[in-house]
Amino acid sequence: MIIVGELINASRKAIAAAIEDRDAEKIQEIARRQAENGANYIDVNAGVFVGREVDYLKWLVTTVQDAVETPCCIDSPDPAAIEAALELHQGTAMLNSISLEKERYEALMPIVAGTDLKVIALCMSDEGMPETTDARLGIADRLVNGLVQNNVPLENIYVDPLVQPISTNQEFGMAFLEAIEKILARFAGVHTICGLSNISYGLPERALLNQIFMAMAIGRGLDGAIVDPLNRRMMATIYAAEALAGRDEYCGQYLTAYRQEKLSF
Ligand code: THG
Repeated sequence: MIIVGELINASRKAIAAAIEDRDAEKIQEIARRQAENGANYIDVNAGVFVGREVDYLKWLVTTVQDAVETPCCIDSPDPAAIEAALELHQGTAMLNSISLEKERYEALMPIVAGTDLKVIALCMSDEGMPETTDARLGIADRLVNGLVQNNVPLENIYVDPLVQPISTNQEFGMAFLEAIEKILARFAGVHTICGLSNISYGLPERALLNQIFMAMAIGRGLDGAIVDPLNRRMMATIYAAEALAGRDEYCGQYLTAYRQEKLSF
């Protein structure tokens, strides 16, 4: 499972404050703790700072890379911000994300074409957010085919079928899960990824819903997640679900997590 640590996101008030104060130590401490707890990428998102996002995102990338070897997952709706951040990123970043929205697609495709970047292909188009499994598959098809035609190997593509809240439509959970399974079946070698917290939006005991949904998605083959690596219960859920899904040889990762006391609370 590829873990993208989600904590350095300016939609969180403490992070927005740290960015405005240029508090590098605070950002670096959060980057280190996520890396130590299993993050394979550190998500950086300054999207709330409209107008100042480019500068802030660049500062986040350099600040994080001064502290950890773990590469960044550059998270922005603005292609110009992504491009600027990628220019200074050392090593192979993950780009979050290309989508089928015309402007975003056309601006980002030349940036990823022929590179070794990991790229999240978000199932969103100018028609808005997909509601059904088929709508997700249609967007995923066009994104994956477009990326492959531009010499991005399937192995570097992480399709995000887009989690939507079950509080607004009870079908959204299953539509997402079926999309995971069908995307993985259709494109051998491609990966899937998602942020989870939207699933529980508007409901009580969100952590419960998020953890169970993670286990269900891993059962369908989900192999990437944008999560809080410091959330012990969520990480334990991931270790357990991967072992149960037959994706942990001799249960090695599960046993290591147990010895490191990561499975009890
Ligand atoms: N897919 C992709 N990228 C994404 C998402 C996705 N990037 C952003 C988001 N979704 C994932 N990242 C976060 C980061 C922080 C929080 C949630 C998702 C978070 N949320 C608090 C909560 O849920 O309680 C509220 C914020 C706060 O602290 O005030 O912390 O789906 N490709």
